[in-house]
Amino acid sequence: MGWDYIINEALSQGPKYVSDFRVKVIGVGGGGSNSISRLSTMGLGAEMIAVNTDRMHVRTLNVPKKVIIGENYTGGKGVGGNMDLGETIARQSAKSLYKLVDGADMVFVLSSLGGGTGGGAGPVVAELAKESRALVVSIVTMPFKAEGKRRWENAQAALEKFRKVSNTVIVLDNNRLLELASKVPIKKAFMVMDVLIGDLIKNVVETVSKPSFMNIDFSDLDTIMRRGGTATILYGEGEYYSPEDAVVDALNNPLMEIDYRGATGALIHITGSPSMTLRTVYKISEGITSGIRDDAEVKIGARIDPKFRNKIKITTILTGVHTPYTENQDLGVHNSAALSDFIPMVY
Ligand SMILES: Nc1nc2c(ncn2[C@@H]2O[C@H](COP(=O)(O)OP(=O)(O)OP(=O)(O)O)[C@@H](O)[C@H]2O)c(=O)[nH]1
Ligand SMILES: [Mg+2]
Repeated sequence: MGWDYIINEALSQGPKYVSDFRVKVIGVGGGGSNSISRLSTMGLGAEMIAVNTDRMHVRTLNVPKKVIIGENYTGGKGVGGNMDLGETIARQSAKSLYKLVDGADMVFVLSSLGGGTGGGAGPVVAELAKESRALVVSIVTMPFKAEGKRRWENAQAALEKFRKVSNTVIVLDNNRLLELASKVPIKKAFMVMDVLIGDLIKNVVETVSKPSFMNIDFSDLDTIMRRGGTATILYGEGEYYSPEDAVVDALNNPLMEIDYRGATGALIHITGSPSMTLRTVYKISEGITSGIRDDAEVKIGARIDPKFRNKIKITTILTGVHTPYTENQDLGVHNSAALSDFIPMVY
């Protein structure tokens, strides 16, 4: 029979998974709802919901479920950067917002910080999701520096609130897009970020709910994300015969200013062709984990995609990372990288 037969048999059948893992993704505010609109076409296997105070904006969204809050306060005109008003409106709408989040095992809250709705109402949505006992992972973006100090300070205050109420907060920085995707139009640059966010959510949903080469189950996810603190996403691509390059690619392109060496957890996701070997998976994991703390909690998931041929793709969530965003420090010098290193593979 031989090893090949045994391995092929195991891979073709996989464990029998019953998909009762429910995930909701809720975008709050303009940027958060834009992301939901873009992600809705990616088939993430999650319920997609957009919430905003701005009626005109909500009308433009291509999202199955969209909700306007605070019309009695603003006449549907948005909160104009007022985070306190954003929070008040969300608290006043708590009952209907709770219904939106309730019933999920995991809730992702997406907000672009700097404005009043994402920054003010977003943390309330995360808090309600936590009350519903879901695992709450907020994914937030920091505004462009050029938008001014006030927006930046608003964003820092909002990030602090998100950190208090979420299990893990993944921070991405729009300023990194200026360097990584400097020559593409802004909407396309936002899309690059959304594709990464979508990829990450899809990976999480699929490895937990579908059989894969190496599965991550919900308790693994819970171990890493329940007290994940501040986190970020690393994304890398390469050829399967040189996995080291994919690791370097991932470690060189963080979407926020971090010192990843202090990371306390890693959820590593590898996608490759049917010929991907355990050795490749091992090499990649070793490459990522050798850069972080020895005692970090690490979970590895690997999926086979016949469309991949020689390519491999790594998506990693690093938790417990140190960032300057909440401590009012200067952001310092970023690594520079070419856009060609960075454009994710969309399939
Ligand atoms: N990554 C990303 N950032 C965005 C997007 N749209 C806006 N932003 C950023 O998000 C910040 C907040 O803007 P909005 O999301 O429009 O603010 P809001 O939450 O709707 O708040 P109000 O308009 O005050 O109600 C901006 O300063 C931009 O830096 C987007 O589609 N993607
Ligand atoms: Mg807005």
